[in-house]
Amino acid sequence: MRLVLATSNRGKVREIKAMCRDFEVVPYSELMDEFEIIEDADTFKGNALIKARAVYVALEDDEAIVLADDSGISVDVLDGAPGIYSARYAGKDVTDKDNLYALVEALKAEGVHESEAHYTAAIAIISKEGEQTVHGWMYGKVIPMTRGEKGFGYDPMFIPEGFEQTLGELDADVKSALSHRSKALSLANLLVANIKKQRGHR
Ligand code: ITT
Repeated sequence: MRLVLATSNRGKVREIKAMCRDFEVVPYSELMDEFEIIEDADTFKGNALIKARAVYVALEDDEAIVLADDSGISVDVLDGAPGIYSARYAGKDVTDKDNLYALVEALKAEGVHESEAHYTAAIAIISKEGEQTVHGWMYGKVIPMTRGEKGFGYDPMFIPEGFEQTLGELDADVKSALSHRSKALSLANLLVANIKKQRGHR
């Protein structure tokens, strides 16, 4: 059974493919030209639904099952910023690295050597059976510097609870055991398996 991902983020595609091994996982960009999706909801869940709906409609395939991930990091000392604005923290049309360094600078400006922080992932699944959403969270802290090159996005400045290294330094299997995305995806996998069952596939 095929799962179409409504994301242009290669880090997300890599992680979702690794965590959804029971299904054929295809980014929508392999099926059509990528297009801009305006994410103007005020929650992760709202933005995940906007992305999943946009791709589901564009596919024009009644049998399609679309999965979208909206995620971000919330830093306590910054009153929860960047939160739902994580992809645009350094401005419009910026890279993951621009956002990472902007958050490092924001922490330095606060004069702290660390702050509690957490990642959130909202995952929306849309198919002819309906719309469903699930969430996952990962808690830890951020530091005003980057360490390591693994993961993506803000990982080089994020230290998960119970560890001393950043996700930039820790192996991918540590992140996949702990992450906001893996927690949400384990629920999403159950939802997709249920759709499969409803459709009578083995
Ligand atoms: P799509 O909307 O196409 O899925 P995006 O990168 O714009 O891609 P979001 O709007 O959900 O995705 O923004 C998520 C932001 O949070 C983005 O800057 C990511 O780099 C960051 N982020 C999300 N999950 C992360 C993770 O597991 N590790 C590091 N950074 C993460």
